Amino acid sequence: MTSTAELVGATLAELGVAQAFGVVGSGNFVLTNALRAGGVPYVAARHECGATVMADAYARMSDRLAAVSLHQGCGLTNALTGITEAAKSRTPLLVLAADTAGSAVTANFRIDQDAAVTAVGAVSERVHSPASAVADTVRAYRTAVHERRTVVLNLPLDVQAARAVPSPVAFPIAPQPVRPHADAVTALAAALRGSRRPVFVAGRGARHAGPELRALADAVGALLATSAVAHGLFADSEWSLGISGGFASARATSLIADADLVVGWGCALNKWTTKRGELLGGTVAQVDVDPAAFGAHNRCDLGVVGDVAQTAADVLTALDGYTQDGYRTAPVGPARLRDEPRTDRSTSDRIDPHTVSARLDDLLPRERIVSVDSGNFMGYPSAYLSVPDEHGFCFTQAFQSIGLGLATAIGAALAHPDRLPVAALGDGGFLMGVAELETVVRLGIPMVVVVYDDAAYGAEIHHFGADADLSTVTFPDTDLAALATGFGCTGLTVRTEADLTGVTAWLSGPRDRPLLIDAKLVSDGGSWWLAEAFR
Ligand SMILES: Cc1ncc(C[n+]2csc(CCOP(=O)(O)OP(=O)(O)O)c2C)c(N)n1
Repeated sequence: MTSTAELVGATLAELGVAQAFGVVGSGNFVLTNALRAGGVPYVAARHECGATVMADAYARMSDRLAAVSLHQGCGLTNALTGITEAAKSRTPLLVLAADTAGSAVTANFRIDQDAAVTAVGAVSERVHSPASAVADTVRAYRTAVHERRTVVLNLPLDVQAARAVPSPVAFPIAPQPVRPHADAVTALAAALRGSRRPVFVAGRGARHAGPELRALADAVGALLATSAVAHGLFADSEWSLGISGGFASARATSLIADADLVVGWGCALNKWTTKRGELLGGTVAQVDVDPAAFGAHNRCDLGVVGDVAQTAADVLTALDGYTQDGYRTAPVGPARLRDEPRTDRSTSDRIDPHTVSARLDDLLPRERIVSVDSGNFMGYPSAYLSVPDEHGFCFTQAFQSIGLGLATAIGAALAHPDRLPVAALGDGGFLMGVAELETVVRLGIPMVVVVYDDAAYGAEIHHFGADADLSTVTFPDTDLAALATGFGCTGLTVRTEADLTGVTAWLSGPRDRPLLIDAKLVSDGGSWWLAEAFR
C-alpha cells in the first residue's frame, strides 16, 4: 500500500462498508479502486445525486453501512440534494468526497466543501494528514453509524497522494440502546392501562422494533399504524391500519382520530402523519432517543426518552401480566383505501390512477420493494401497493425533492435482490432522474418502473388551479415507453386496463430487461391527499 487514498479505502473496507456507489473522476479514482480491492462492491451511477440516493436507500433497506464516492467540487455539489435527503432522514451514510489541496487556491474545482455540506445538515469530516488518516476515517465511521448521521469525509488530493502511514484500526464499540427511565416506563404503562382506545404510530425509529411493539400492543389492545417511512412494519397484523395521515383510508383515519391515546414510537408525529394534528384528539405520548422530538410538531403530553424496542419491552414488563382488549373489541374491517367505493374515471385512452394502482397491486408479486418519488401521484402507489414488511417500502421524501425515486429503487433493489423492485414515479420526477435508467439496465435489475404520466407537474397544476397560467408546468405528451426502449427496457404504454396484459406477459417472461410502464392518466383533479395538504 503506497498512498493515503489506498489506506483510507482499505480502512473503510475493514470497518465493514457493505456497498459503495459513486461517479468516479480523477480525484476519487484511487480511493474507489481501493474500496473495491478491499472487497466492497461498487456501483457506478450516472449522476452523483443518483449515487447518493442509491446509497441512502441501500442503507435504509439493508440496515448496513453504505458509502458514496465523489469527485471534488462539482461531484460534491451534484450530490447535495441526495446528501440533504439522507441528512434529514438521519441515514447513517459515509460520503467520501475528494477535495482540492489546501494550497490549490485557484483550482477550478475549489469550493468550501465544509460549508457546503454543513449547510444541508451533514457532518463534515476530513482526512487531515497521512499520519491521522486511519483515526480520521474511524471517527467519520463512528459518527455515521453510532450517531446516525450523514458524514462527508473530505479527502484533499495532496493528502490522498502522500505516502501512507499505516496504523491499526481501533474498532469503535457500539453504544447500548438507550434504556428509558423507570419513572417514564411507569407513566407510559399507566397511560396505556387507562386507555380504552390506544393507537400506536410507529416511525423511522421503530423499524427495528416490530416484535416488541406487537407484543405490547397485544397486551393493551392497541391498533397499529405507521408513518410513511415505516410502512409495512405491521403489514400482516389484523390490527394494522396502514400508513397514518394523508395516505390513510377513511376507516383508518376515523379510528385513529377516535383514539384516546396515540403513542408515537420513534415517530415525529408531523403534519403528514397526523393530518396537521387533527388525528391527535386524545392524549399524546412519544418515545424517542432524541427528546427534541417531543412536541416538535404537535402537542406531546408524555415524552419517554428511550430506544423503542427497549422501551416497549420495559413497559410490557411493567404491566406485569396485565392485559386488556382496549381498542380491539371489533375487527378493524377493510382499512385499505382500495376497498373504498369509487367511480372509475378511465376513458377509452386515459386510465384512472386509482384503477392502474389497484390492478398493479393485484398483478405484481407480493414479495416486492416499492420506492416512490414525489408529486401529486405519490399517494397512489403508497396507499395501493401493499408491501410485505418494513423492508418493502422506501420513501426518500424528507427533503420532498422530485427526481429521487428511480435511484431510490436501485439502492433498495440491491439491498433486497430477492424482491421485485417497483419504482413509482411521476413523469416529471422520472425525467429529472432518468440518467439512472441506464444504471438499471446495465446492472440487469429486473425492475418495474411505473410512471404516472399526466404530462405535467401535476402538483403545481392542482395547487394553483385552472384559472392560473399553467403553461410553465404543462408539457407535450412524451412517448416514455419509446424512450425507455432506447435505454434497453421493455416499454409498455398503458391507456386502458386491457393494456396491462403487457405486465402479465413481462412477469411470466425472463425479466431480463426492466419493464417501464408509461401509464397515461386521466386527470384526477388533484389527488385526495394533495387537496388536503393544500387546504
Ligand atoms: C427538485 C424539485 N424541484 C421542484 C419541486 C417542486 N415540485 C413538487 S411536485 C412537482 C411536480 C412533479 O411532477 P411529476 O413528477 O410529473 O408528478 P405529478 O405531480 O405530476 O404527479 C414539482 C415540480 C420539488 N419538489 N423538487
